[in-house]
Amino acid sequence: VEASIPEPQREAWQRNQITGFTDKDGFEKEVVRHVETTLARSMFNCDEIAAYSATSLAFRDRLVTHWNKTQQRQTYRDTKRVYYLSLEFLMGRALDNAMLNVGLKDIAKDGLSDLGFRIEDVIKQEHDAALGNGGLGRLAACFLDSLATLNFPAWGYGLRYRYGIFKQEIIDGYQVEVPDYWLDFNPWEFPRHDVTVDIQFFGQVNKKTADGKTVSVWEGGEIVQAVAYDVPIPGYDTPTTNNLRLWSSKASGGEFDFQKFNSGDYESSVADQQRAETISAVLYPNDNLERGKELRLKQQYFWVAASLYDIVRRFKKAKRPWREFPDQVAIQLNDTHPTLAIVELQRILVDIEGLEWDVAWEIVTSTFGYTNHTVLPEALEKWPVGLVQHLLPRHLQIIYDINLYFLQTVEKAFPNDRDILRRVSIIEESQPKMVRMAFLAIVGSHKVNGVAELHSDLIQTTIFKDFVAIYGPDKFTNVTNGITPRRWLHQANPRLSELIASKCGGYEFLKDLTLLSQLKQHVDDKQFRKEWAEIKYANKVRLAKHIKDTTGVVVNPAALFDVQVKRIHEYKRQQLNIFGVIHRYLTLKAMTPEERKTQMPRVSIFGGKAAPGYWMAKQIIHLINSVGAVVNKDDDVGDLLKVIFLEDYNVSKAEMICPASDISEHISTAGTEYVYLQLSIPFISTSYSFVENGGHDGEAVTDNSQRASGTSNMKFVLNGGLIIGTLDGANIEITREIGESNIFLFGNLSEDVEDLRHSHTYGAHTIDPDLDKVFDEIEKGTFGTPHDFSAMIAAVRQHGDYYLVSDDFHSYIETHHLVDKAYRNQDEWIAKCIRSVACMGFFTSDRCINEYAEEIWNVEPLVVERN
Ligand code: GPW
Repeated sequence: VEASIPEPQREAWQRNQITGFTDKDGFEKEVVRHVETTLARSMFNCDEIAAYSATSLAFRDRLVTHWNKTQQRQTYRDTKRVYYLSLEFLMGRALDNAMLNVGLKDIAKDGLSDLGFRIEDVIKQEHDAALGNGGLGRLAACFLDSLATLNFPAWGYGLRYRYGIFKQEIIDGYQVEVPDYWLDFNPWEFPRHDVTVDIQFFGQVNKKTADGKTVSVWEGGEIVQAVAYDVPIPGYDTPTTNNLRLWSSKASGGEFDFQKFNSGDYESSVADQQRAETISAVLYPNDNLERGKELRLKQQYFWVAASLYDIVRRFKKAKRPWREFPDQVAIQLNDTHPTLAIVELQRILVDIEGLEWDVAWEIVTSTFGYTNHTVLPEALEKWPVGLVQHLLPRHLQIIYDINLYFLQTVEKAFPNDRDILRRVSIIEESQPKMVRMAFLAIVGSHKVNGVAELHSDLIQTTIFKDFVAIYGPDKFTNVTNGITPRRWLHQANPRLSELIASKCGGYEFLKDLTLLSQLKQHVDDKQFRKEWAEIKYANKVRLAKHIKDTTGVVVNPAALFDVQVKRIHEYKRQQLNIFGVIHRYLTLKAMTPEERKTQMPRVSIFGGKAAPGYWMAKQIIHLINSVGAVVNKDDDVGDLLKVIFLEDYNVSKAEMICPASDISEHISTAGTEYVYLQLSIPFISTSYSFVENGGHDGEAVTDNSQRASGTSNMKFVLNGGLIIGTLDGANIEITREIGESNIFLFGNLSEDVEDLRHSHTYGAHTIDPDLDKVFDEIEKGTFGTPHDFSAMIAAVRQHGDYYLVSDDFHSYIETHHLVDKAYRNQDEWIAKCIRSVACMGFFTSDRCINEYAEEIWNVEPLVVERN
């Protein structure tokens, strides 16, 4: 059906173009209109939720006009688009971000005040959109912000989970998970009931011959409908407003259901509907872990198939030849979760569009790029062949064919190496056989990237080494992660943003973060330092109030705030931190009152969710709370030590916490090859004594526990906090940028990690004596029933200390002494903070997106004119 308005009537549309409000009066009119019409309320029953709703609707209307215009312009110009496929988008709140990005927050503030509301209270009414677990999902959200800000034609594709990451409550010191139903009122999404795709599961494959050609036809099984929900993504200081399309599952209203319904089988037709809706019901709450559940595979195919149908439909509208597909479309796979997209596109091209296999495969591989985010073996996706066969029978055949052709080329290139075929096969010949998704993603993409320099080096020499030999090094690259300075500085820390703007020639730095380097000229400016320190203090006061309100504990904002907020994971080592806190407590207890007076007061702040099935992570949370319960009411230590666990850490809480940190902890076990340390970080001087140890060319690390990059480290430094960390992930690049005198590094290097673990297993494993005392104290019952924590202690004492808590303990404690000492010299501390911020330009996600655009996507920005 032609839905376009005929030429003669278009004048009436143009005459009535909607122009959004630009001043306070215009804004107030819109708010009142929405309260009184859209919400059907009045000034007599307008609470903060209603004020939030109306304000959001007023801003949404503004976004929509730019959004429509952006989409029209992109369609008209028919330029290449980027599609970012991610199972997670950890967006947080939208209103504050929208107000800042369109540059009308001040107007809204004044307008709301006229109408009887404080803007902070209104912003706080919004529920976080928490469709992600941690770093991977937040990275996707930062990338969307940068794509729009840089005017790239780009869409995100994801799942519209009815329940995002669970809400965490702490009850009696334990984590309790509560469902997060966030869709009650969500003004930021537009249901597109007219944009639906039927998604097939199960069934069988039949061969059919038509026009002398044999084709495979996938028949039978069941159909689930995907419905599109669109979310506008505004860029900062640009009209470009991109689209995030999230798919929701629904029973297909096909003939079959009607028959059931009419024949009186009402219950089973409702049950079918519920089963269909289950697909997009809930986000899997695991971070860095794949559990191989059938429903998860269903989610993956459902989302990938709907997205590809949508992308192909859009491409076909322009009636271009198929070979131009990669000139129009770049698809980025956020980890292996969307890898089935490779198979699905091949299926569409061969089975449905009738292209030759080789022609189709060339198109497919030119279209996709794959980002790897971890080398943790338990996070690498593998699916049992039997499960794929059952759910997606045609896809399994295509995977086997992809593998066959791939292995044939490998065999040609390495005729004398039988073992390489076994090693690189997409099908692992185990019991049961498994599909190795990362290998499929590599074979089906033209570029593969890691997310930090060290991580990218590591994947090329360990888990993907054979593929570098097969394809050559050019297929592999690095794009070091980044964060958006709009949310993580301007929105989270408006006063610091304003102060920086006053020294850097206005707010341009928010679009070109390298302009921060101008701060260097002002490091010695006394007044500037004073204002900087005042802002930090005010942010700490704000956090102290939150701590008081939520935990009842009073903390002193003048104390050193030491923060570790991230998902709870043994490799991230919150246990090392809490053992260090206990050590500090014991040290304070052993002092005389006179000695105590010389100590630096400290608040240790933790936050983060444990995966519901991760028992050890939950024990760690319990220990932190148990230590807090004892320490916080001990008058001997008073203000010298407080231990806080902040409930339900999420994006909006991070926006309050990051600006309030003095020092933050990024202390995962190092797990990299020494060779790389020598090659790629020569700037780390030998004054960091641990670098001098070892120095042999060891075997490549295969079972290391390091994370890939880490991104919260960037948020903390950008907000004028210092960090304590291991030589792991992006800490290394941060050190290179800000200089090693501005970061507290500690711990063993990765080249020692293998040997240390080995010695734990086979040699006498002596525990650090200070850590031993900490364990003894726990076992005495000082922090509650010792049995509750016996597994955590046994992991170190008896089970090989895989995460090297004991090996790093001394270095960690010593380095914290250096932190205390450095903090005493407030003037110098602030100078370090300013110097660090001045060097953070590299870590903007704008730089990441420009690198992806140039090296992987080959896309150009498209500027949309303002209304
Ligand atoms: F296992 N990351 C994450 F690689 O937050 F898929 N969740 C995940 O499931 C995975 C990775 C996965 C994180 C990495 O741990 C972190 O190092 C990195 O900074 C972040 O992804 C973004 O690249």
